[in-house]
Amino acid sequence: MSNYTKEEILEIYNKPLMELVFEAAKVHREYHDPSKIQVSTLISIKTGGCPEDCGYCPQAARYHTNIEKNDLLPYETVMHMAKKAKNNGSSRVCMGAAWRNVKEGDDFEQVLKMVSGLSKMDMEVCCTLGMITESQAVRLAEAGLHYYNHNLDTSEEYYKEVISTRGYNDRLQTLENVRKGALKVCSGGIIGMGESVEDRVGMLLSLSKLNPQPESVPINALVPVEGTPMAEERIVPSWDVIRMIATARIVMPKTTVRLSAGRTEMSTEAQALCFMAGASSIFAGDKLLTTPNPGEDKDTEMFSILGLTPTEKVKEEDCNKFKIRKSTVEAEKVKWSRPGHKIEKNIEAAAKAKELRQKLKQEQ
Ligand code: SAM
Ligand code: DTB
Ligand code: SF4
Repeated sequence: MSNYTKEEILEIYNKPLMELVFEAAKVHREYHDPSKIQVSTLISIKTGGCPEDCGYCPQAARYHTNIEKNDLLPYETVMHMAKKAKNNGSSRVCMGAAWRNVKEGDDFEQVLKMVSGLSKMDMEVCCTLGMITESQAVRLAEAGLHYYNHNLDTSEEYYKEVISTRGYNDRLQTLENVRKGALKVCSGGIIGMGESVEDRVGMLLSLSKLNPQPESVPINALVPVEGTPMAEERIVPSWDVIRMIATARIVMPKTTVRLSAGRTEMSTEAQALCFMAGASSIFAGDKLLTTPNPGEDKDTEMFSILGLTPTEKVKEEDCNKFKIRKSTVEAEKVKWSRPGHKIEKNIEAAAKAKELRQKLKQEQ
C-alpha cells in the first residue's frame, strides 16, 4: 500500500512532462529491467451479449455495435490460438469473457479446463471473466491460473457516470476475492471517457491503496466504438497516456504497468516515451478483444528499434506463486516473504483458501 495522498499524486501527474518522465524512469530502473517487455495475448473466449451497461464497451448487449458475437469457444480452438500466440513470443495469455460474473456450471468447468490446458503449455495464464467469488478464485488458482484481471476503470466518483449495473464496491470485493484465492491481481482502468484529471488521479489513488498493490496495472486509452455511448469521445492525447503511466509507475513502483488499449492511435515515438516512463508490458496481436491492435509485425519492429526484448514466462522459483495445491500455510509464509507483501494477511488468505478447498472437496 502506498502512503501517497490524492494531492501528492495530483502534484506528480501535473509535473512538467520531461521532469515527470525522468522521475518515473528513475523509479522504473530501480525496480525493473528497462530492456525487457512482457507480452500478453488476449483471447476473447466469449464475445458480446453482455447484460452490463459499461458505457465504453462494444460487448454490452444493449448497445448496437458491429461486433461478431460468439458463445464460449471450444477448448481446442483456445489451445490452438494460445499455441500461435506462444510461437509469436507471448509469455502470457489472457482469456476474456463478456460476462457480468462467473456462473457455476458447464461454462465455468470449461474455463477451468482451458486454464489447466494453458498452464500445461508453459504459459502464464490470466482471465477476465467479470465478478468472481472467493471459492471461484480458489478453483481457478487450483486449475493453474496466475493472474485475474478486473479493472476499477476510473475513480469512485466518476464510476457512476460510466456504469450503473454494478458498483465500485462490487469491483473492490472481486479484487479482494481474487487475493483470497491467492491469485495475482491485474487491475487498472481507462482514460479518455470524459473524466477529469482528478478522476484519473482518484483511480490511481484507489489502486495504490490496495494492499498489496496489484502486480499488474493496465492503462487503457478509450477506443471509442460506434454504437456505444462513448462513440463520440475524442481520442485521448498520447501525452495524457504518458502522464498516466509515469504517475502509476511512481506511486506503484513494483507493479508491472501495461500500455493496453489505444496503441493503434499512438506513434512509435509516443509508445517509446511510455516505456521510458515505466510501462513494461503490452497486448500483442492485431486484435484486443473486439477492437484493432497494432499487430505482431509492427510490434516486432518497434521492439527492435527501441532495443526491447520480450520476457520469458516467469520461472516458478522466481515468481513466488502461491502453490495452492501442495502448500501448507507455513510454506506460504516463506513464499510470500518478499518485500511489499504483508505476510500476515496472506497467511490468513492462505488459511481461508485451504479451508475452502477442503469444503469444496467434501462437496464433490
Ligand atoms: N466482462 C469482464 C469485465 O468487465 O470485467 C471482462 C472483459 S472487459 C471487456 C475488460 C476491460 O476492458 C474493461 O474493464 C475495460 O477496462 C476494458 N475495455 C473495454 N472496452 C474498452 C474500450 N472500448 N476501450 C478501452 N478499454 C476498454
Ligand atoms: C484491460 O485492461 N484491457 C484489455 C484487458 N484488460 C482485458 C481489454 C481491452 C479491450 C478493448 C476493447 C475491445 O477490444 O473490445
Ligand atoms: Fe460486460 Fe465487461 Fe463489457 Fe462491462 S466491460 S459490458 S462487464 S464485457
